[in-house]
Amino acid sequence: MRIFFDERQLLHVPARELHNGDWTDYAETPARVGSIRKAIDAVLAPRDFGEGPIAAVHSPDYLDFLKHAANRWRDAGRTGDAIGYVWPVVRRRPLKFGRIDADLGQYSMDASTPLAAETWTAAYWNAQSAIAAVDAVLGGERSAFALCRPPGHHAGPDYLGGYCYLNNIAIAAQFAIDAGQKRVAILDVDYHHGNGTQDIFWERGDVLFISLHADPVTDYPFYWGHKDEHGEGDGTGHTLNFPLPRGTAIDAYRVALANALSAIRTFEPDLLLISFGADTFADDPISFFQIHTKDYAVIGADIAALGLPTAIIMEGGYAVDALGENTASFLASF
Ligand code: OKP
Ligand code: ZN
Repeated sequence: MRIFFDERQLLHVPARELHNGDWTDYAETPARVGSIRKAIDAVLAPRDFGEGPIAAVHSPDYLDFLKHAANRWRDAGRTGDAIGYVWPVVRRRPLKFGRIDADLGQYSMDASTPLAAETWTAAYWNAQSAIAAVDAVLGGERSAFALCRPPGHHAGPDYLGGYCYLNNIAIAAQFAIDAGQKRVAILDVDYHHGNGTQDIFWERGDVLFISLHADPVTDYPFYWGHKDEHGEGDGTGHTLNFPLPRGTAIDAYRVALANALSAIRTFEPDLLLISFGADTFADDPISFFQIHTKDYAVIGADIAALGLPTAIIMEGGYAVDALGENTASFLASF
């Protein structure tokens, strides 16, 4: 299986995050990549597909914000990473007047996603890795893996959040559509709901978005991922959520997965993209499912049995020591 990764994805190194009211070490660390690379085959550097495929998903003003936020923050005299702390949500107007503090609130959904000096560079090459994986599959490979980091599925058309800046899988899906694919299915098996991907394709009939995740009644991101969310307009019925209770283990997980896979079969996609997060792991430090290393091979085999051309895009997974084995266990089924 071809695996895509660019060394520049390691340049994004936020110092810390606000977690349950305390400042803690940043969970989404570059060490995650080291753990995965130890357990998988050699990686290939993606070629540069340019900014076009990124701009096909994210708004121009948001991309402009992302490119300059860290410098603007520094120019405003701040020493640490740029993080929002005021949000224009309570009947406020979307005012624009060039204050970095205000723009951080305008373009983010949480305070756990800092912009550090090289965040844009890392996010850019990260997206190129995702595009390269889908490009390989469009070129005839049965499957490919993008070792994406930072993750992408919480980033919306014009907002960052949940450690995510550019929505790698949405960029890859749109790239496939623009290359002539008629129907693309996205299956998100990260522990957290992929709110950004859902928002991006909310009104789209050509992209099916299905997510299995911790019930947002108890878990981040709370405001998305409930089972009554089905999409709107042309997208009605093309968003499908399977919220699962904390403590979910492999047997109950496979029941939901079987329902998700049957909806994918009915949709008859040309291509399948998977948002793969290993934060469903029993020992994940920020999550509460009971999935074990050997279970990832079972989940992978269930999905692979669809027989679809498949690009796998890395999302979360924060038990760094086990992350490589868990990811390798999943990939082996393809
Ligand atoms: C990213 B991905 C809870 C803070 C939650 C954000 C979690 C983002 C997960 N106190 N922090 O889906 O793995
Ligand atoms: Zn996650």
